[in-house]
Amino acid sequence: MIVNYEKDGRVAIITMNRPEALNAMSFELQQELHSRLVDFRDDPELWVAILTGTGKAFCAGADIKEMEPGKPVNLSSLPATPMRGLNLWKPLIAAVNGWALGAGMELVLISDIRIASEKARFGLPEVNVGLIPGMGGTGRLPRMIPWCKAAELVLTGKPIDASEAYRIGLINTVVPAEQLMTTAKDWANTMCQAGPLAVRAAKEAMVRGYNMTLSEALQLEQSLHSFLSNTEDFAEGTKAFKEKRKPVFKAK
Ligand code: DAK
Repeated sequence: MIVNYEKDGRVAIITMNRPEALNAMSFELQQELHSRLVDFRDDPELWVAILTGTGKAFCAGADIKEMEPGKPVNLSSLPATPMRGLNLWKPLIAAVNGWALGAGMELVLISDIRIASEKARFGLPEVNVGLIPGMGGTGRLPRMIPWCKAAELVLTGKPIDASEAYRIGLINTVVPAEQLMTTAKDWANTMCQAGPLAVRAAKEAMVRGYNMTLSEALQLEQSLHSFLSNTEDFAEGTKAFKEKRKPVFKAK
């Protein structure tokens, strides 16, 4: 399988698996990754996903060997990014095991929580092959980190290491390679303890609210808040607090 898909309780583990090509994103890998994300989104048993790669790379970018300069890409034949239009409100964790370049770095940018191995490297080297980032890198990165650091990555194409990525706020934490997946699973399990509908509504409010005016974002927040106040999970959360026990959430 070019993308492995494992279910561990409430957690989906999606692993890009083309180690001989540093998990470069071929059209096939892109399609399969998109399908796995759709499976995860639509499976009521799964609450959080971890995205990682096999071997020494997370993903070294789009597959340069498949590129055909001069030939327009038929965008309708594939998802423009594995995420666009997906409306994925369940949390996505990137467990970055190695190179995260180009489209691979852009997968990091669409992840909510980013855990990096000390071996991880991040970069947008597209200018070195005469392109610009085409899966959201120029749009997302300057909204996430200071302008000059985004410009450094996009305009020079030079990669940065995990400690620099942490220093500039691109990732949540850096851990030794052997602790990468256990750390990612710890984060996933922490989010699985919370009310799943609340976690999803919070992400939806953040993602959709980001491109709204403040007053529109606050309205969206209010409507999601009133939706949650009528859920069984909210009743269970408050009841469990009063009874001094852990809540048992059902995503209802
Ligand atoms: N594509 C294809 N093959 C790749 C690859 C890639 N991106 N990256 C690595 N490989 C292959 C290598 O060719 C090599 O294959 P063989 O020669 O063994 O057959 C194998 O993986 C191992 O790589 P290396 O031998 O190069 O390994 P090193 O450790 O020496 O170097 C490296 C690691 C990561 C520094 C190096 O492999 C490298 O620079 N790779 C290229 C990284 C890169 O430039 N990535 C950005 C690609 S551009 C679009 C939207 C977005 C995009 C395109 C279109 N549309 C909306 C249409 C995105 C574009 C990009 O991401």
